[in-house]
Amino acid sequence: MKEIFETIKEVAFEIDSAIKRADLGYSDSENSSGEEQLKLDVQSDIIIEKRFASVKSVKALVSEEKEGVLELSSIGKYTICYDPLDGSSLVDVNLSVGSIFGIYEGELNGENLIASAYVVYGPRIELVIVDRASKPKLYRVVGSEFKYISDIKMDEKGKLNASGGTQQNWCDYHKTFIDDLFQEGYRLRYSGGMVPDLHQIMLKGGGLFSYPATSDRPNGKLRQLFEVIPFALMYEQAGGQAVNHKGVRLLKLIPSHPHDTSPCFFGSNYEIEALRKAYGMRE
Ligand code: AHM
Ligand code: MG
Repeated sequence: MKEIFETIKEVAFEIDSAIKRADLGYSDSENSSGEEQLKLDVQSDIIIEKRFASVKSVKALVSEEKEGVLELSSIGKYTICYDPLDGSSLVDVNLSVGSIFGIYEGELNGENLIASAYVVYGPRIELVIVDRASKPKLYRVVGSEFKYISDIKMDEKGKLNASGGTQQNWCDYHKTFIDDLFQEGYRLRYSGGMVPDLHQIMLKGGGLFSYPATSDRPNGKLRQLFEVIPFALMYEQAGGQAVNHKGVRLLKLIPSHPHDTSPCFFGSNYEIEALRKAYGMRE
């Protein structure tokens, strides 16, 4: 596992440098060709694939940027499901973006997630790593290497509310639930990048991030294997909760296709209990 986390650190430096140096103007040009002109998310995918190709413990890779499963090593134990550059459209407006990694052993489902990690490319490069046995660990690039900063622990209740999905298409009880949180004094935080948004809520102690089922997207938008399940482990290990619209723990999800999505709610205990009441959840 150590080898995997070390590889993620190397990848983080390389992707950060691609984000900061790639010529975005050129990448969309009609006549573009050549590696430096690839779109950033494809470029990030290639960086990850190349780095993991030589990591023996990795059996296969599943990328948000690819359709199928890429088999790597017959002696490997783990499959890494990753979103190479989540929120990549935000690079154009110079907001923070991230990479997300879920490390699975066996069938690809929530219960088989062994560990997860994400990188935030912002004013600083930060990395958070978690497994089933400990709190999420925050690292930050200081000088030329990642330095351990602290474990992450959420409070029982937070102050921030990051509510995704097109409001016009929310159902009535979701709208009431979100409005009620604002009436209680919660403040809006939503950048459109789940990595910095979820990172902010975890580091500021708590709050709620939601991407609900809507009339236009009944299964939500965010992908189970690359986005939802890896962050569910982060929130649970930090002392929070992560559930779907029926109150089922996101770590119990069993996707039938690698790109399946799920409505999702990540928060500290208070907000998730409020969600259960508002939605009339039984689980
Ligand atoms: P992407 O993987 O195509 O970048 O999409 C995922 C992103 C998340 O980071 C973010 O929370 C969500 O899409 C925002 O969606 P919306 O614009 O509908 O609020
Ligand atoms: Mg994504």
